[in-house]
Amino acid sequence: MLTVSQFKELVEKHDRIAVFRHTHPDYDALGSQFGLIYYLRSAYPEKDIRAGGKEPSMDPSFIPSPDEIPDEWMNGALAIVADTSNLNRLDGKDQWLSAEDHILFDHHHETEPPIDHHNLVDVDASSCAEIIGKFLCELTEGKPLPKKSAEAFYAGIISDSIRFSISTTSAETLHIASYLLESGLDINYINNKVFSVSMETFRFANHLREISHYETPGLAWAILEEEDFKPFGITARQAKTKVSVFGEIRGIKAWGVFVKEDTGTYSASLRSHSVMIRDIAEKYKGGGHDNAAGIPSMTKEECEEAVRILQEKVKD
Ligand SMILES: [Mn+2]
Repeated sequence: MLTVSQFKELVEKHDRIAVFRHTHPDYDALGSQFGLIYYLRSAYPEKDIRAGGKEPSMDPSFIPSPDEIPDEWMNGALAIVADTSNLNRLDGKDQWLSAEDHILFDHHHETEPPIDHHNLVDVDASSCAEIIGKFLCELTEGKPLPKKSAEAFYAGIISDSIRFSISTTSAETLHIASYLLESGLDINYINNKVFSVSMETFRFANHLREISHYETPGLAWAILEEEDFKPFGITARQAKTKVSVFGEIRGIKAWGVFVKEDTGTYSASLRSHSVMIRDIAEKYKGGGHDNAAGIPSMTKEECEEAVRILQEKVKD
């Protein structure tokens, strides 16, 4: 397990440091990445600290998109990754691998252990941002972080814990959130950045509620074809994030949305309050957390089979 003194040693050893995160970055990935970058840039202004990865941010006016990193820049650099332990999900994997030293912060169950590295993994943490926020609180001996750093971590925590509303939220989560607030961040601003949706997405969410299946008590699900979301001007990925609309139904145990991708296969987002659904995701080469998991690629028959498994699971 990575200690504060090991971390300091590794950071001080390198003039070039790049922080990466997973593909299709959510706000925990982006917030963890930039929270750490803003802290390192303020603590070590003489070092060249960059954001790794290729995919753009969801909202560059809030969290920036990755920096330009030439391959040769990585030689002898320190590479950090946040919010994934799965090399295949690491955006900028080849550059990350080519660095001299490696650090990994994560809260997922490891699915494919990467090469030799220093890590700090806590699968019980609400978010990766909570893990790194706690780590920096220890490192700074509780001194408030730069405001932009605290804002980014706070965004990561409220995103993954759904505003402190799901069971991964612990006393520690609230303690770290409280520590971050000492940096003077604007809660209302960050909540809006993380949770507000476009009118198109709002209208799509209403449509999703209409066309979903609720016949099995405790379960809500939908298999979406292109005609179910394309007319709203949103992508398959955006459609899938609206799986969250079902979580508020009283008595709901598990819910899932399966979406037809451009590749012709389906991807899925599965969620639950208490039922374990990670094992279903893993059955179809996906993964994640016990109550929030995803599947990148599956056939329609597999979607239907997964629905039948969900139907059985909510019975007990
Ligand atoms: Mn996360």
